Amino acid sequence: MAADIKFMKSALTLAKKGIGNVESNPAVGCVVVKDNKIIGKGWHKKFGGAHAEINALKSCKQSPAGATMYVTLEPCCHFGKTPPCTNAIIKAGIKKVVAAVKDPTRKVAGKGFKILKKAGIEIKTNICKNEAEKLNAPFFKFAKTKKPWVIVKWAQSSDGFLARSDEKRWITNSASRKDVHNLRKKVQAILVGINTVLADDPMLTVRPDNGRQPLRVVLGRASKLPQNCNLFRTAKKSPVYIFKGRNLNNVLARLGKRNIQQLLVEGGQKVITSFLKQKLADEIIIYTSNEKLARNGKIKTSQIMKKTYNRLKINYIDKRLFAKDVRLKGFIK
Ligand code: AOF
Ligand code: ZN
Repeated sequence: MAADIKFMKSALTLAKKGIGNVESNPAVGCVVVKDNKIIGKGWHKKFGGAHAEINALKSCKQSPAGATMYVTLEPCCHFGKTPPCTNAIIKAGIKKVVAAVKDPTRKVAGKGFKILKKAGIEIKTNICKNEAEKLNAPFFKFAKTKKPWVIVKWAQSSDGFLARSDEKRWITNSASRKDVHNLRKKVQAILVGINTVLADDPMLTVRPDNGRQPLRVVLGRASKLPQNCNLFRTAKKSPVYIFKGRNLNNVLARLGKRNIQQLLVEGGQKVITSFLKQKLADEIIIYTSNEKLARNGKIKTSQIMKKTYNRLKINYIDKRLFAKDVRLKGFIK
């Protein structure tokens, strides 16, 4: 049992390496163990690429026949962009599969386990289940609800300003801004209110371009947007959706239909407050700079935004420094 947890933790650590490149697939890690030693390791590296189990089997330094495989998700049994992992596991002669959690996808959902069992492979599951579910929380939410996992993000100065009035464009430093692009890499859509487009003329793209640009979503009236704004100028590269409606739940359902598994809400404060107030946010990320803007500040966090934020029940899972900026990251209960 202790050994199961130890090896599953190694697999979970490997899985994390895929974050940012595998979405909207889950991040999955795998180790192959023989005589209590790891003989092969692998993880799902890239959307459309080989699965964790295949990479782990390939990396084995000795024959995996008779070995135990630890994997952070039930092995798939369907032809997607890659062939079923179950086939490869059976062919390799694996004796036992320990999987952290069942794959909730309709095409798998326990069928992977069934096929392996039928081939005489012993199955053990629910090892580090909570960690495994947390690691791919958006994937599990989407499978269950068909609605995207919503990340609400904003940046503020130490005295609570969300924008600045002087000639400098940014509140946070370049390390924080780089992190935002890593965040954008994970999501399939970014949403802002029309006022943010009018005020900032944002691009809302991932830079540098990795060939997978998120959909850009604007809440507001299309007629209010200037024809030459950055969003329109780059619409060929990545589409822009404009939702007139104020019903955010409906917006989420419609994005879900378009297979948007993770949505990043980037502002402004009215839109952010609406998502928080309507309890539609799953995760919150706040970058706070160490600089006081005082007279150079524009748009201070409103009382209503503060109040709404203070009422949230948040699990703080991570506090990290980016030079002198602080990033606070939490899951909303
Ligand atoms: C696994 N191992 O490492 C991952 C799995 O289109 P494909 O072939 O890449 O299949 C994607 C689906 O496979 C995905 O929706 C999820 O159900 C499962 N992901 N399964 O056995 C892995 N990433
Ligand atoms: Zn697979």
